[in-house]
Amino acid sequence: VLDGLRELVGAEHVLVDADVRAGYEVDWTGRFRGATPAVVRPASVDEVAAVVAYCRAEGIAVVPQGGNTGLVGGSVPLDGEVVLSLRRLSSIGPVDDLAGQVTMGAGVTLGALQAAVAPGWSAGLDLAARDSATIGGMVATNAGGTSFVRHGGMRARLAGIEAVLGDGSIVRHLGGLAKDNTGYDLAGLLCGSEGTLGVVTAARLQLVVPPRNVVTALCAVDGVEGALRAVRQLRAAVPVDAAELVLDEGLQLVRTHLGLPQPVTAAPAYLVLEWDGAVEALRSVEVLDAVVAEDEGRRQALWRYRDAQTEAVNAVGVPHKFDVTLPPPGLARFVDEVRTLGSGTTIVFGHVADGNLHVNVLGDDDVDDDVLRLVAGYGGSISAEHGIGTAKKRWLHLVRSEAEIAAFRAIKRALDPAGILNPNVLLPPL
Ligand code: FAD
Ligand code: 2HG
Ligand code: ZN
Repeated sequence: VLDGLRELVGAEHVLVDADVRAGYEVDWTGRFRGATPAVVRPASVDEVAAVVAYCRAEGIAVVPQGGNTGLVGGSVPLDGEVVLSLRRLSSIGPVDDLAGQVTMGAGVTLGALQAAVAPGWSAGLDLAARDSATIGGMVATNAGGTSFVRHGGMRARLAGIEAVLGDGSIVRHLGGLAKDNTGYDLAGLLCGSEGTLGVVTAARLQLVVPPRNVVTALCAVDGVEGALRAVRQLRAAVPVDAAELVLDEGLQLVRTHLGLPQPVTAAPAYLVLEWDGAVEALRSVEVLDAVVAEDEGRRQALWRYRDAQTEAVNAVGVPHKFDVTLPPPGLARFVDEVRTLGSGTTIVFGHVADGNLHVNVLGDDDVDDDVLRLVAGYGGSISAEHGIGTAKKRWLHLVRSEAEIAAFRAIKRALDPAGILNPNVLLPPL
């Protein structure tokens, strides 16, 4: 089998050395670990199609992998699957300046895309893993991030897709027409399918006009209710590009981890706010204290208190991560309740304007059921942006009906008839 794969992509792109494989076999958090006989690194859509068709014929399961920054264990081979790394599909096409669109390979990192389209355009997507997360992975997870409040997530940015389905066929629809009602929306379907229906090989993205005057503020607020009120007030005044919540425990964790000073008066909660407009917009917002950045260096310094939450948590232990959405009226009460669950330490932060909280629990490996049932009880979603992966598939039934899961299975059978694409992800075992 390995010889067959070598013939398709070249021997040097079938990685079998244990030390080299190791980095592909464990997830970013260190919680999910498996083993693979080989990491296959195709360089073109035709090579991807040949590998998938070959694996189908040989009955070999495949885990697609981009930057391996996913947080639900979906990108690692838990059951001896072959890892299909898409990172060599890393070319970025020219920006179509009239349409504000660009087509790129699945292995392009978000950071590379952001740099390639600036200064005329902006990707309209951002997240802290920007220098490793790939566009293919972000399509597969329908990534959200900090600019969702203004521009929506990856599905909103997707203007076209190229992918290899589970039978090895190539679907390509990269024209980027703004209006195009010619049947099923395959891009929308593959977006968020977590590598279970097809391997994304290229994407065409709709870019956005960059903000004219970015203002960033780190504000102290009296709690989650105060944070929601402040975001509402700012949104009434200006277009808000980001509204991120950090609770005091999380801020102190980052300070300890990075050796940073207290940035603003100590408070129960903080907001990182970013908007396009004048500093004076902050006058219409009720906060306890605020520091403002108008230059890039200071801006990045303020963002560290928010962006470093994930790495600061991981520096302390291996967390159980719950990436949830709540209806906004229940958000504050949910935060109080979730912190009482289990016996571990709970760190909460997130994209508060979207109702999306990241609950990280350290030191309690049995807390999942309690947290996810609490979320479902609030009418929330058990995944706002990271996906179901392998971490949450047991709980999919909490938020999806039997009829919905049956429809999911029918779609999976149609696009991946042999069930070789990411078999341990999303759908619970029958
Ligand atoms: P991987 O981790 O390699 O894969 C993720 C999933 O997609 C797996 O199921 C994999 O099988 C599948 N996949 C990967 N590539 C392909 C492909 N080409 N075709 C088909 N399937 C594929 N996520 C957010 O949504 N918002 C955030 O704000 C955010 N911030 C983060 C911050 C940090 C510090 C970290 C570590 C992660 C963060 N994430 C965030 C999670 C992660 O970055 C995203 O899920 C991202 O989309 C994953 O991209 P990736 O290339 O690393 O994918
Ligand atoms: C973020 O918003 C990411 O920073 C990661 O989605 C969340 O670490 C987490 O739980
Ligand atoms: Zn997030």
